[in-house]
Amino acid sequence: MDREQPITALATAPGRSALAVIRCSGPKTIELCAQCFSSGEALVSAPGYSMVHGWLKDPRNGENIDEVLAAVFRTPRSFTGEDSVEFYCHGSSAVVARALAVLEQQGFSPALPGEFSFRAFINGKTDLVKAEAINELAGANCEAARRDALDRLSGTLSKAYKDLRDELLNLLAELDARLDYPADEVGGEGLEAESGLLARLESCQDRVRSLSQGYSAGKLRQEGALVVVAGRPNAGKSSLFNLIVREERAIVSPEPGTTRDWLEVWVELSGYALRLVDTAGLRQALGEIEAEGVRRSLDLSARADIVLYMVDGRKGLSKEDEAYLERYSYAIKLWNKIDLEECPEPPAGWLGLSAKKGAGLPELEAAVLGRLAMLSGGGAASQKETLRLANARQKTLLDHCLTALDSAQSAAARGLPLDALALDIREAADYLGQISGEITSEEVFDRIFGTFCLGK
Ligand SMILES: Nc1nc2c(ncn2[C@@H]2O[C@H](COP(=O)(O)OP(=O)(O)OP(=O)(O)O)[C@@H](O)[C@H]2O)c(=O)[nH]1
Ligand SMILES: [Mg+2]
Repeated sequence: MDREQPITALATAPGRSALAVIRCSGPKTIELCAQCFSSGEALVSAPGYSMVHGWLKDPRNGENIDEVLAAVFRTPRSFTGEDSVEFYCHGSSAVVARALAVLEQQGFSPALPGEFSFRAFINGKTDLVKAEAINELAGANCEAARRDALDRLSGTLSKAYKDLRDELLNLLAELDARLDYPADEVGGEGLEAESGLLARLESCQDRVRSLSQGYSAGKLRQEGALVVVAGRPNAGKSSLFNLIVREERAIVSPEPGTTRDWLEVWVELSGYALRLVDTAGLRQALGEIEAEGVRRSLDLSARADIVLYMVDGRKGLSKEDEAYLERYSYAIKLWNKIDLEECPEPPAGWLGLSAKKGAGLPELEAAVLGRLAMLSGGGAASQKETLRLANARQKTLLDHCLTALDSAQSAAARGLPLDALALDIREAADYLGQISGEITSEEVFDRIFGTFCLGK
């Protein structure tokens, strides 16, 4: 990525839309845009954060391309920190293609994915954690993900990492002082003489551990929960699937073994995204295809965040049901077909349901929400958030940091010399520096920003 090169990209989704936004950033951006804009002088003299109306033109023949608004941002007060222009044009692929062609002709290069964010990072406008939060916000597909990403974007998570790193660097400075003047301070004794330092080390360990533990909840909220409907053939799984989806999506029939392959759909429940999956009924399969369906059902059960296990209440529990529930004891147990007279009351621990008529659905939703709250670290999606990361890169670095801190603590417990301890703490602090991007290599940047959207 050459930072001296002005870049351009479509920042909105391609395809037909009311408006499309084309972003330009880099040295000489305003002047270059002015050359293909009907009110070029107004653009060059426009203050930052202002809009200029005009026509985007092809400077080679003066042909108008579209009527647009151009927003001007001047360095350093822009997203990238550079001079930038955003064109608000009409959202057709023909307009966008021609506008981009003209801008490229003016000297702009097509931006790589994440290149605007990369520039913002390099120019000190954002740290890596906030840049990743922007990408997470752009990909948020439910309320819980949106809230979490916005919280991270506001800097709470960055601050937690920074405070931790500062504390480790302070510890390190104190250790260095003791190494330089051992006799003055602790008479050459090991760290165990300094319970204050040890307690601070332990507190850092706790903070890193708790951040790392927040990952599974953050990931579930960001990516959605896998909810699998399982049970014996004919229990009513596909009927429940259709009831939740509110359309006849899956085939329902009195014939056992109707669903062969699994079906999935995304639904939102109280701010959580759920990937709801209907599966083939579990039984000793009659043929190869059905056997494959059953194998897939079991595989999905094993990967599910939440299992909804259903039986036909009239038939009660079979040996196969019991075997399944022994393995997936956390499943939410559904006693279906309670609308039928011959269906007995559900036993304790089972939720009565009529997938056909809808009875019991609110109770089922409440049970799912309860499970989601538990899996995502407590609290409904709308409640005040605690710190949660949803990024695998940050999680890996946190775990490395924790390993280094554990090693420091065990060095202290074994009475090893202070310099051994200092090495571990330095390593732990460096991992935190990598999270925020204070210490990182070009190659890592490529990997991080390469996953961003084009135009972001
Ligand atoms: N009366 C009543 N019938 C139901 C209910 N739920 C499902 N059924 C009926 O039970 C039969 C089987 O329903 P499905 O939803 O296809 O069952 P399934 O569990 O998906 O079956 P497989 O795909 O074969 O595993 C159909 O005839 C449904 O109409 C219910 O709550 N009440
Ligand atoms: Mg089915």
